[in-house]
Amino acid sequence: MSEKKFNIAVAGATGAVGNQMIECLKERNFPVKSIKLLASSRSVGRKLRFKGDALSVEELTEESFKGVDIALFSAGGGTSLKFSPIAASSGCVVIDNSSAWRMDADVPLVVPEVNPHAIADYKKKGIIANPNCSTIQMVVALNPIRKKCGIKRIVVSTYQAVSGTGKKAIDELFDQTRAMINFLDYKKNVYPHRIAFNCLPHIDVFLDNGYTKEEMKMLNETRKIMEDNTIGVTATTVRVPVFFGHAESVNIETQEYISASDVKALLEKAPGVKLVDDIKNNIYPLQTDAAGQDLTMVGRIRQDESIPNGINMWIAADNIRKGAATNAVQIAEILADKYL
Ligand code: NAP
Ligand code: 3JN
Repeated sequence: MSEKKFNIAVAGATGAVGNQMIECLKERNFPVKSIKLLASSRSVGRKLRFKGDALSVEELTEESFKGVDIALFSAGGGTSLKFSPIAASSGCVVIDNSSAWRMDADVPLVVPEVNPHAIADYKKKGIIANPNCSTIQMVVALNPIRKKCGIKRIVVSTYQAVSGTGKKAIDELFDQTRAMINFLDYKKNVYPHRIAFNCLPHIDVFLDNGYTKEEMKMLNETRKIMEDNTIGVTATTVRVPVFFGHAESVNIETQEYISASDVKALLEKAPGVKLVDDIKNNIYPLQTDAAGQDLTMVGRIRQDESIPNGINMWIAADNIRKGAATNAVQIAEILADKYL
């Protein structure tokens, strides 16, 4: 990295993702000259720590971005739609975690291990989009296979932690679990059904085609990141009673044959991937192991014996880190190093 330092803003700093972004900037020693922590008017005056300093949270307004070089947004789609162009017009580059800009043809959608070259297109609108967490971990694991032998079709079922819904959902799982093990009544505010001791095949809203929006994000974002509109992706996204870490059962049909042992050899060397696959010793990716670190864990790699060119695998990653904050800070690192 160059010696240059940058003025940073974090919009949504009090949230689950925003908090982790602040941590990632510190952990990865990002060259920060100054940092502004932004949230809604509800949080004004709250203090958050950055490298030992207690910083006051400020209200996100149209004036917030003057003098800012890079703004990391995780304050929801509506806030991004309104404030990203304002931030960009004051000369800063926005890295946005919401779905608001992901499918905009003039906004690059970036996973650094897969398509870092796309960052160059930030100049079109001054905005770079961070993909959905479930898409990120899937493409990190599948891209080396796509490069080697092509992928025709992906069938994925997700097992997503409640932290993907934000701080209120983390509290809801905790409160419902405590109520149930004490034989007390539980409250339900975030999800339409009880999440404690349950799995909900419902993430984001239902669309006219019967899929959820989360499921369609996995199709559309995968195609954009892999720059291939012919890949078929069919997803079932499921919320499970886990606090941190998303897992995915993934089945792929490749264009050319590849053996399970060659997939293991490829993934052993793949950027951002940790091969966790030793079934003789009951070793495979677990959400509890994926949480708190930045690698995408892949295991249970085996031939799909029902078709000629099929592979099955199980993937786990930290949805708040690699699925959101770490990926955004990795993008900021490349931007800072190569473009600013
Ligand atoms: P969260 O814990 O509920 O936090 C929401 C944050 O947004 C808080 O800081 C909140 O501030 C702020 N905010 C809400 N409305 C605002 C407004 N009108 N003006 C300014 N700030 C506002 O949610 P989260 O889990 O961190 O997620 C935040 C967003 O990140 C999501 O909506 C989503 O777009 C994105 N996200 C992306 C992924 C991914 O897959 N890449 C994963 C999770 C989330 P207050 O505390 O003041 O209310
Ligand atoms: O539910 C999850 O596990 C991931 C959630 C992501 C999310 C939550 C609220 C709004 C998103 C997203 O990143 O796709 C959005 C959004 O559409 O911006």
